Amino acid sequence: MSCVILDLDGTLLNTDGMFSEVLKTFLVKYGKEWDGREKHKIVGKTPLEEAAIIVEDYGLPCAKHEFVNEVYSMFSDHLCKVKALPGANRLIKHLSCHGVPMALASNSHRATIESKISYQHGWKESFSVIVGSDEVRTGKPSPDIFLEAAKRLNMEPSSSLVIEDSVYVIGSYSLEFLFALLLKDKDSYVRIGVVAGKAAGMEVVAVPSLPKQTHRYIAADEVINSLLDLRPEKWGLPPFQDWIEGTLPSEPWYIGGPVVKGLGRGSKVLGIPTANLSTEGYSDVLSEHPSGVYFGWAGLSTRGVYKMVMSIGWNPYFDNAEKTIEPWLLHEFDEDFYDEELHLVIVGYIRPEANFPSLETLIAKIHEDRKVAERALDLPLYSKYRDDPYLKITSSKGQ
Ligand code: ADP
Ligand code: RBF
Ligand code: MG
Repeated sequence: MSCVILDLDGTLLNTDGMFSEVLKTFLVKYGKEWDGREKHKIVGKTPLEEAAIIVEDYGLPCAKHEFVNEVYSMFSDHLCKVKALPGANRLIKHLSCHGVPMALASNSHRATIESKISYQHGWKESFSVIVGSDEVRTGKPSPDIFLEAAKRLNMEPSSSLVIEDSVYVIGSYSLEFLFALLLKDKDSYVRIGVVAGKAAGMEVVAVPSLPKQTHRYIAADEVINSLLDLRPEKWGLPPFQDWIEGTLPSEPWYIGGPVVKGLGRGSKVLGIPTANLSTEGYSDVLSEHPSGVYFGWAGLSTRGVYKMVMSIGWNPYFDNAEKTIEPWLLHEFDEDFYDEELHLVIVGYIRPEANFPSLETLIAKIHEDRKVAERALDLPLYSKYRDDPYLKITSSKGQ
């Protein structure tokens, strides 16, 4: 591959939450309440298509274009608050440092794309080409946007790598069938960017922005859990050089609380106890970090500081309904410590959560994670956080 074409919303920017926020405010004006029911229908649609769906579903007394104008002016006030998705800045910096030509190709209008990226440091300079849906005849799933992006980059479609959050979840059908389906069934959960990329004759990596979607059948050439898991060398692009002994360092992040009861599986089924923390109150931190296996330091209020390796997510092997935070403290304790205050400093990432063909292979992998974490935490880069004041908990409950 000689260039990379990126989708914006849901791939590089966390705009999903923003859309609901703006719509809630807007619908209140018309005495309606946003219930999120349209969310899956509007992913990846052009602004006018989105508007049509919402105006119709809520029976709004306004024309489509009025809706678009009003909602988009409200959007522009929210744009400065939109955050880059995990790994987006890292990827953009990496590709632009190595001189890999990059384009942004989005179903938004060009002006919206430009204002969205104006708040992200260094993005504008990194993309030599930007294509919005107002610059081509038809938006995705038509291949037009991607073809136009490749053309402006002076690249062949066949040597273009597309990165998209939109996946389709129906099964392994032909592109012709998918197009027919998309035209007929606006309600389907079909997400269209991947289809557009394939129709353009490009290689496509999908980064599903909805949780628990990676296992579904999709048209993409590869599905990854987050941009952190992209391996550019698989596509003939320069590899990332920031992995250190099987770990990806991050700015430290912090979560803590009393140890809660989990699903009773850790020690019983796996022989690996995990001191679960409640996810309550951590939705912001957790949305900034993809589900996956992480490591760092754990402080227990009455015991001390220990090395720690953890999983955050839905445990694909067990397919939990709820996201869980499961730190395994790398130390032998002779008793349980439910309700004790546990603080974590998370310093790096190891791998995405995965499914496994058997319990034995899952257990073996977790022990491998343990070794990776134990070794890495001795490196000065990570060992320095052992002294982080957040780990020295002075009990708030009094002695
Ligand atoms: P649960 O499903 O309730 O989380 P687990 O089987 O995962 O139960 O066991 C976790 C409990 O075991 C923790 O809450 C803690 O009290 C205890 N425990 C003992 N040793 C450890 C350890 N090394 N790491 C994490 N928890 C441990
Ligand atoms: N569960 C999975 O289904 N897939 C995984 O890849 C996975 N990785 C884990 C890595 C570590 C370091 C730990 C501590 C747990 C992991 N688990 C994983 C979670 C495990 O399934 C969970 O702790 C038990 O189900 C207990 O609830
Ligand atoms: Mg547990």
